[in-house]
Amino acid sequence: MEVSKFLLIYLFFCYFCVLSNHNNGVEASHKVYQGLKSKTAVKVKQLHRTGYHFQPPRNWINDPNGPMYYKGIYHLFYQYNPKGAVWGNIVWAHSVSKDLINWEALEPAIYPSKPFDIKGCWSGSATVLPGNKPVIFYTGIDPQGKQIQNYAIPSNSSDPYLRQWTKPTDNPIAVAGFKMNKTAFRDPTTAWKIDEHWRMLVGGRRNQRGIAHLYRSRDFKKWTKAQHPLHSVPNTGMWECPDFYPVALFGEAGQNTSAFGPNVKHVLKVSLDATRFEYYTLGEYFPSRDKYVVDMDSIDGRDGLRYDYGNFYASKSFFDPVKDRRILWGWANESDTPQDDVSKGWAGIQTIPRKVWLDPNRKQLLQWPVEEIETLRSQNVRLSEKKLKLGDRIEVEEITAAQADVDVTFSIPNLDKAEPFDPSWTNAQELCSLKGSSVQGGVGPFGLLTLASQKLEEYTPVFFRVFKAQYKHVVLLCSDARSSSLRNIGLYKPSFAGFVDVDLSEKKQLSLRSLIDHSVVESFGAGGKTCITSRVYPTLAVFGDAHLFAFNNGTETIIVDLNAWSMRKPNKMNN
Ligand code: DQQ
Repeated sequence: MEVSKFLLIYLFFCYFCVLSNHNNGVEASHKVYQGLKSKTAVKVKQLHRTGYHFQPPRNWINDPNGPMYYKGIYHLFYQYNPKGAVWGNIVWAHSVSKDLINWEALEPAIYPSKPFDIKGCWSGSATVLPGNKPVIFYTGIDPQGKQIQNYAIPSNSSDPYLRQWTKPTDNPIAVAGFKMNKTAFRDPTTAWKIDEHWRMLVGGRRNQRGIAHLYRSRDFKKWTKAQHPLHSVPNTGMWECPDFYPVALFGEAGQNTSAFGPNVKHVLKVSLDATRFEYYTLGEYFPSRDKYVVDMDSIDGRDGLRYDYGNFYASKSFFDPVKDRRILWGWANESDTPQDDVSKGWAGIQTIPRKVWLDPNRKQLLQWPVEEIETLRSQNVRLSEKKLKLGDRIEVEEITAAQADVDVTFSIPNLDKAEPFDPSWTNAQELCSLKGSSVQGGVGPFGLLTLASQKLEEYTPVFFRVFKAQYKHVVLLCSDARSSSLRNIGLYKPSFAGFVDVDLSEKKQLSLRSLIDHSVVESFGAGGKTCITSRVYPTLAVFGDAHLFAFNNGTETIIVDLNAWSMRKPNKMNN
């Protein structure tokens, strides 16, 4: 977009944003660093700006909202501050795409304009009703700072871009009851319909109990709170951005949110404000009583399964009827440090959209970047059956290592040398920081050194390590940001990690796909069983000075088959 056009839109944003006096008396769910302006960082912003991840030209973004498909167009809404690179003045920004790769920014779909949302338009979801009628649910912040649930409908449903939205006068559709916490009541889900009744959830908290409040409606207008929440769990704190949907028992096809029957299980995902991590459970949903019964082996609490063990929050899924799949988007959330925000000037990206489906083992979900992303692949390099002995490191040359897609399989000839697993190692992240990529092991650590400077002053290693427990092997996947940047002040550099539930006795192979994009490394271990997104801010390993290596620091020799591509930028990324 030419500068003048951008300026016009920007001024328009600013115009309506003065109407909103954000965060006044409302329990904030994001830290706000007053005084930091996007201009502060213009000098360095290009260094870490991503090439093919979703982002607006500038300013702060957080949660993906609503996603949906309508008349040939994918719509992604997202929480956006039109006035700066920190959280505040939140509107529903709106972008549209025909391929999930190229995005065109439209004017914000929803912004504070009515008494029921004058202090903010917070997260929510879209539902496409029978007859192809989209409706948005979102949380409005009222003049007293209370969180209330509203709806909006397209002003002109013949416009596939759905540029304008109307907020009917019968809003709000749900307010917190007398005994409910009015500043912990937000983020309505996509609605689902079974037996003539619509249902939707709203996230909440009572003391430290996280709650998914359940609402029902016959006509989609009048919503009544059910006596019992769909689910609640003590000691989990506020449940932000709940997501509830069916997954097929067999195969990878997605299910419409209202699908129900013997061939589906259900997923309930919540984002924990207290930890800034998400977790999900698998379970069985009984619509007649609106009961959700979590599977016995699904951990229901802070230690539960995660879509992603790294920078990933406030995610939201939707059913894509074109390709019969469920697509998941997450916000690759920032570290909560002011220096970090200063360094970016623009802040926040969405992850690459992922297809999500049930693992055939029915104990967890699987995720994989949508196939469309492969259209951005260009220059290709392959390594076939390369042996990596203890201490070996080979460079993957001739691709743009700062903007790449890497798909690698590690074959392990022999597992005998695996280190013993101490059963007290229950925290993957702690184990990763104890046994980093340079700590010699038996089987592993082996993996990739991404965003590495030539002399390895900086690198983000993504690697496996295999242990031998009493009855099986335990596999750890790490994405360790500790060595990612020479900058030490104001950067949060965690050793993100997750265990990988694979049976190595069947096939002694581990696969890893990493999408590298300047300041983000999105990794999918073992075909999407364990995913980790790291936001990193190198100072040397940037642009042409970024390198990619495969390495092995374990005594067992590992055989590597690798395919890597330079990634092109989409033609249009909201610009
Ligand atoms: N972000 C929104 C809230 C939500 C939180 C505000 C999650 O609606 O609970 O921007 O990141």
